[in-house]
Amino acid sequence: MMDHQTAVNSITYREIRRQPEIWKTALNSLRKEAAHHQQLLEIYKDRYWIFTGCGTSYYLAQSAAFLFQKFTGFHSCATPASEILIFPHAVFQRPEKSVLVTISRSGESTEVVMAARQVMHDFKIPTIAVSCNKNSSLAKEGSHRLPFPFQQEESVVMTGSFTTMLLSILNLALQKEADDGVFREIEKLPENLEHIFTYSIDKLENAVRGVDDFVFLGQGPFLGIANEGALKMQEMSISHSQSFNSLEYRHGPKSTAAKSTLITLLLSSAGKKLEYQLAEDLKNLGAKLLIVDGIGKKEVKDLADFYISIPPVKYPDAFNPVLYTPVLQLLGFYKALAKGINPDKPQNLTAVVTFNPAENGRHE
Ligand code: F1P
Repeated sequence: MMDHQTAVNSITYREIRRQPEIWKTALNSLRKEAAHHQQLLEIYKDRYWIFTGCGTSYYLAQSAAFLFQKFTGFHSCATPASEILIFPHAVFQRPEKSVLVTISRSGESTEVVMAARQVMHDFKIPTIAVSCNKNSSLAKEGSHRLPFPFQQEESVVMTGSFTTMLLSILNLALQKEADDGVFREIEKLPENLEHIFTYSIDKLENAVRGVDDFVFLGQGPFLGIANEGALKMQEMSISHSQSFNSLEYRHGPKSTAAKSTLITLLLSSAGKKLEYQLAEDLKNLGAKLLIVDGIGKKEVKDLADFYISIPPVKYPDAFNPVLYTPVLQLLGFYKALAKGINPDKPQNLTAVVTFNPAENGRHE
């Protein structure tokens, strides 16, 4: 059993809490690359931007593709790297019109490294590597890179690496219009996150008590974040955890809601009316409801068992995904703590998943 003090001294906890600092450092460095980033957007402005990764990095790709398309207007989508290996023609219908953004903390996950090599070699598609390791295979072999300073994460589970890579892609997208107002917003994020930590920790510790089944709901750029929240809960606390597009939950999954379920609803600005109605329905299911609200929809507070208020930002559907994520990381962390599980040593996991694709499958 891990006591509280040991837990907060854990690597995972420290890496979650250091995010404001690492965002600041990364954003300072990315700012200096503005001209280079604008050039990159110009070269590939007529292409389909396909974002890929594995696990956490794939969920990051989902939110990143959504936000990238929103700010650049370039057609963007996300796919897991494994789909590129298995169904490449379905992913790249027009290879000459595509560019692949490869995302990986380690830059060494087998599927993403193979996918990058394969598309560059077989389809002549350029790649842009987003990695926390500038010496990785992915970064070294890619056609382009999006580097930022990053003190390596020691934890097996990805936390600050997720949000910092997401910020680097958001920052790239923002170069399309290069509007000062929007850059001022992105620079406020580290300070906002510090504020969120101060006000949310007690609530999150309480929210995980007495529940053992977790649901994360988000729409648009929040879907990738909901998926990541569910994955963090599985990885850190070995709990049953699922994620959906918010309104999809009514279409079947709600049948599993019970007193022991905690439903986390990530509010969007675009969907606030529909999501408010959903919150009313969720309340009647008998499950516990945690609402993460970055749009100041205070009426939902009365519906929620636990309410996390995120300081308001301009362009909430662009900047809230990155601000909501550490809240979900802490939720997974506190559930691990409540179950006496050490989140630094997740069951069955390693920091990087590699395998030898040349080996025959045993069941062939
Ligand atoms: C991605 C990943 C993580 C997962 C696990 C193994 O790695 O699959 O999502 O949490 O720790 O690695 P990467 O390609 O981003 O390095």
